[in-house]
Amino acid sequence: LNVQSVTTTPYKDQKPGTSGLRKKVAVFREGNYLANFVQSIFNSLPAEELKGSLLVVGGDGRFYNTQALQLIFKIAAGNGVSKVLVGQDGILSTPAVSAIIRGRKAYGGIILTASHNPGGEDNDFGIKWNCANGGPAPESITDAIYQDTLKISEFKKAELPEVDLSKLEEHKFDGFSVEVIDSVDDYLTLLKTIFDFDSLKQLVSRPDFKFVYDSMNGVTGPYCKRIFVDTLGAPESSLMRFHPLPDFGGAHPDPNLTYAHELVELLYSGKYEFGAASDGDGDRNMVLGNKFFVSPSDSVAVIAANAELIPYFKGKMTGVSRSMPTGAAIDRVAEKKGYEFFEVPTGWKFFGNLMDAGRIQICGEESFGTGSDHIREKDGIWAVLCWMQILARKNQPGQPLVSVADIVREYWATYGRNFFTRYDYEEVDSGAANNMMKHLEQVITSAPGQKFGAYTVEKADNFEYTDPIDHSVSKNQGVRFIFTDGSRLIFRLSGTGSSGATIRLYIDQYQADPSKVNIEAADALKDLVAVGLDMSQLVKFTGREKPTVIT
Ligand code: VG1
Ligand code: CO
Repeated sequence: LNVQSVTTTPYKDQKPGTSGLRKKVAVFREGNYLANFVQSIFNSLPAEELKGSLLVVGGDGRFYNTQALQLIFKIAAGNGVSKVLVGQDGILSTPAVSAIIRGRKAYGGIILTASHNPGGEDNDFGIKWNCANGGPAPESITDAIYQDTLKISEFKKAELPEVDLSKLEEHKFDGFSVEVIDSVDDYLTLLKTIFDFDSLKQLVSRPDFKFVYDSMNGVTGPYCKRIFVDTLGAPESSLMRFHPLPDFGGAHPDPNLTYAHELVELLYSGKYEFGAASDGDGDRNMVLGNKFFVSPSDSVAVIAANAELIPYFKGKMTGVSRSMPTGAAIDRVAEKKGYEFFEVPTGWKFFGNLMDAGRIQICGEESFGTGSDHIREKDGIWAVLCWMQILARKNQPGQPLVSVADIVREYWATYGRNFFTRYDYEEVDSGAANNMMKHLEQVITSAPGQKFGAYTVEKADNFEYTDPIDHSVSKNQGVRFIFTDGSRLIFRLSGTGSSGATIRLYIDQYQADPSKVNIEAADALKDLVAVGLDMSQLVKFTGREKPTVIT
């Protein structure tokens, strides 16, 4: 292969955020922006490991996906990689990449996605590096990549023809090859080892169990078609928006009550027993019952509480985890069942070490992320199948249907309920958002012992995490107030946006009394929300009377 060294100059804004580098498409298309970042990934890995290695690459199908892939092949070849596996048409969901890296013992992978951010020529693109365990690179590696982007002076690019991604075949060049693989096969094979597909089939065939899955024109469409229709026998009418589109049909591919409102309306029409949605890259999920919304913090707790019903977890459970701002429901499952429990910063990369060490099996985030140690990414379709497996086990043929709401209510009656909500203020002026966070840093110093409304602060800090496995320290992970009754208010700035700042306010309050768990979360939390707005002076700092999204 003819490899060229191309001279380049650094870009100063290539610091990966919560989950990789995300920018507007126009930024990625500028000059050597993408080439530099890809080269910096390779520069931050030991050269002798990269030489001759096998990589997995693919993306969620958003605008610029296929052009970016062609460039990545050239730079990979230029850096001595010997083989790249790529999904057909460039399509691989984030969980599928993780499964393929692990299953085929690849050295790592590059995922092209900005996840739940809108796509299309005027919207976002993104890229991230995953390691041999199938998980997002830890901070030590993303920091090294960033440091390299600040001083990069050349990248290596092999001369290659355009690779046809439409057919399943291996394209061999001199010392390098690109193999186009089926996007779904490896992932489906893995799922079959986790769930009892016969019982799922039975559930799906019940006349009183109608379900609908909204892929939001993201990457999960082809996966849902294979899994739910071709394998489990559901009618194709169970699938909504299941064709991946480069701009997600103009929608915001984030499965929540605001952006998946069509699905929500279907479920609230009473005609369906089960509804689900996933995001652009397929790692997030939302689960709904008949006129019933399952909050993500509850969802992971319910799965953990019922783990024994899922074949993969039988006799295997030892520990669970959640990110710090996630509602503290799963904590009580851990306590009752005697599982180890860990609280980590926001972002899936923080679960990886705990999983690799065998300390946790199930974990989740409030941001519609649920997963387990079957891979090292959160996994939307897997979470939906967990719910279906629990439903399948709780239901007997010929008996009246045990519903999603029944399962959640039974869970609340046993463990109590953590009411949880999140307020997002999107595209706030960065200066204003930073000033508010500085103000909060002041408030925490004198907050302990102080009373705000009916709530007295027990502890206030900026969350800092020491990884129990490699002892690395992550600071400034969110300002939190913990009150004497266990309620919590958390403030942090998003690390996944591509313009302005997004403020997230997380509100979590525990109710143990079974007679009080069935009210609306918004009602249960309104006093605590008022306290949060008052302490932070959010309206004054940002000029925003109302959040952009409430989840
Ligand atoms: C958000 C969520 C976080 C999640 C991350 C990536 O990060 O809060 O829980 O892990 O997105 O999810 P931030 O920094 O914007 O709050 V995904 O589906 O965008 O990869
Ligand atoms: Co995602």
